Amino acid sequence: MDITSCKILLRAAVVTLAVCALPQTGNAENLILDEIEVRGAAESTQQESLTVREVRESPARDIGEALKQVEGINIVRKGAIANDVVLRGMQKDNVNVLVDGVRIYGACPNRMDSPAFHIDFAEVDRIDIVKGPFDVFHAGSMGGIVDVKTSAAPRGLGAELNVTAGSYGSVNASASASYGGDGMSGLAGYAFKRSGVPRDGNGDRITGIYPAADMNRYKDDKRDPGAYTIHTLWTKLGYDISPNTGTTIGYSYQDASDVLYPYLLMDAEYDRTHRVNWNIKSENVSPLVRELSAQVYYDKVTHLMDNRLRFVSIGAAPGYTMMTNANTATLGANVIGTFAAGDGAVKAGVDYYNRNWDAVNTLYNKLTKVYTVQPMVPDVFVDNVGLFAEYKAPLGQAVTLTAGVRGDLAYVDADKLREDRIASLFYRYYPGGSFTNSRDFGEASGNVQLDYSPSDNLDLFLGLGRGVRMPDPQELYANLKRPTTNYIGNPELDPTKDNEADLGVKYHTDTWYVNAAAFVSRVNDYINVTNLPAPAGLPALPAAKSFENVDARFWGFELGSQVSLPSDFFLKGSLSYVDARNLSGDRPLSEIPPLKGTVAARYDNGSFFAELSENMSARQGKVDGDLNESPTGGWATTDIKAGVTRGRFTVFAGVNNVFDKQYFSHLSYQRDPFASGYAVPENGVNFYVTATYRH
Ligand SMILES: [Cu+2]
Repeated sequence: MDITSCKILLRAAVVTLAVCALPQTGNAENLILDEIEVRGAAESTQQESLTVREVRESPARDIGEALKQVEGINIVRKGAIANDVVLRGMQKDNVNVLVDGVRIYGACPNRMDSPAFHIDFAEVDRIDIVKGPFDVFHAGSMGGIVDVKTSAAPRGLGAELNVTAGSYGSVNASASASYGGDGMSGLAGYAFKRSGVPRDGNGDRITGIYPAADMNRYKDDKRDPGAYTIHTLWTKLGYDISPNTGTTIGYSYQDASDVLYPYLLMDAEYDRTHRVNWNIKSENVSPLVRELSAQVYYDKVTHLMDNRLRFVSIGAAPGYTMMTNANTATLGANVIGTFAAGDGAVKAGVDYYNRNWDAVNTLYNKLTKVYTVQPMVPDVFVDNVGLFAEYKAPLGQAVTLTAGVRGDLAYVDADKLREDRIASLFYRYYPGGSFTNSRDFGEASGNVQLDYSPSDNLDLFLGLGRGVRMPDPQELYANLKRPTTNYIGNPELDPTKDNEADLGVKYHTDTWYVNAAAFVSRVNDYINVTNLPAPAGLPALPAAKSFENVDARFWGFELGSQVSLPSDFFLKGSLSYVDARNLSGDRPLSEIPPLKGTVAARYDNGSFFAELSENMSARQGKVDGDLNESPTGGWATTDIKAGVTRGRFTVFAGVNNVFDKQYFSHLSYQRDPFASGYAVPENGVNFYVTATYRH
């Protein structure tokens, strides 16, 4: 245990004692029982949720990391923060990650700033997850949807303060204030986080994964310049136009700087995000019209990354040999109505978004002193318009039918992709191709779901769905000439279609539930990374990384349970598995997580809790050798945490990876086409203390 950690633990002990000494006010409510009730009775077997309690209690540094405790969710580890969400083995654009329904995309072509990175915990009220192609209300919810819901101002005056301090000099502090009155409300908040570079189970910094001879290693004095610094500001205003009509507008700004990504060959200098979201909703408009809503949003991310911290940049005049300046902006709108239809209701609407993505790469050659500037993501515009409707109605006493359809038209245009670049680069790797810098797509998706409740305690779910997602701008039009391998999009890619069947069973009482879900899907035109050989002819070009459509098969299951025992004891357990095969290539699909599970035992009397949990992951031996993927060993780690609530104060502290295990998540390397080739280890033993004040 290092000195800093000792100091933190000591401080935690002092603060905890101080809080225990405070007079206790009000009745202790048991949040865990409430959660069991919601998860047992209200959520379908396809739904999951993560509550703000679970987010707050975990030492997770971002939403992606907090989500990994949910059945069926894994993360891609790239560094200390900015973990990417993987749902049932589906990642990137195969899964929709939204904030209050707002589409937010990362600017980085390496997915340094994945969508979930752009929002701070302190803004979050709840995270809703639907697994499988059962959401027709948003374009591209193919493998599922993760919708982060931000907090609204509660009634009266409110204030919240949170401070977390932990190992590696990490700090996460936030403050928010709110007012909810008759007809209007407002809230504002600010959050700050920073951390040094974490250490793995061997006690080494995660920036130390490169062999001494690797030019991409961190400079000796840049092993720990700080792992990230992030400031986030947000505000939300609500106004009731009439008793049944309300409107809200929210704005957030996030400034992340000096974010390290040992998983990749570059690090981020900055990442700046603006997000504006306006909506209006009218309820009980007439007996026929139950609800009408409209939403308009805009967000924008600017991102700069380079390799100035790496050994290879020593002696380079501009301070780097590789830099990418990336920007993305999304403008979207939707109008949705819910109408009475017989015994049931139809929710229908139209949505539109325009997404721009532009990334300019600069390579600097130290010998020739020549700069090469390339339109890596060539100012691509995507326009997507969708029409959707979902009908939900009871069929007799015990069965509910839900049926949804959605149609999308998309137009993609790569503004900066010139004909000469297509001829000199794209046609060399795709000879005989006859494409231009634009594409259009038209696709339909839909689902039928049956919820059957033969008794008050038992729910059965059967769902059949077809989900679709369009190829993203990078998969279509990326292009980058590099000394060793080129990187090139495939302008002839087709949209990916997921045809899936899901089965779920849930048994629940007031004090416990057990939920089992299984799925099998045939994914047509899955977009997979592929290696293209060096093309014939002159001038000579090297081999390239690109994308291809393959047919794939996925299947898997999740088991989850939460149980309330006598004397304020609780148990929680989960198990998730997914298996995916590239049918076209007759081999496993790459980047598929192995079997994982958790068990946790908790004592919680509403004012004091202590929890012990065990996290387990099996070995993953199903790997794609053609993409140089290799197996990852299994592991088990132990976490403990405890906390006290006294009136408005809560203090909790925890130790994760108690036995200081050296271990790797399977999704911590081989992020082609930009992978460094080295896996980033998970954190060794680490401590955290959180103090919260809520008014
Ligand atoms: Cu980047």
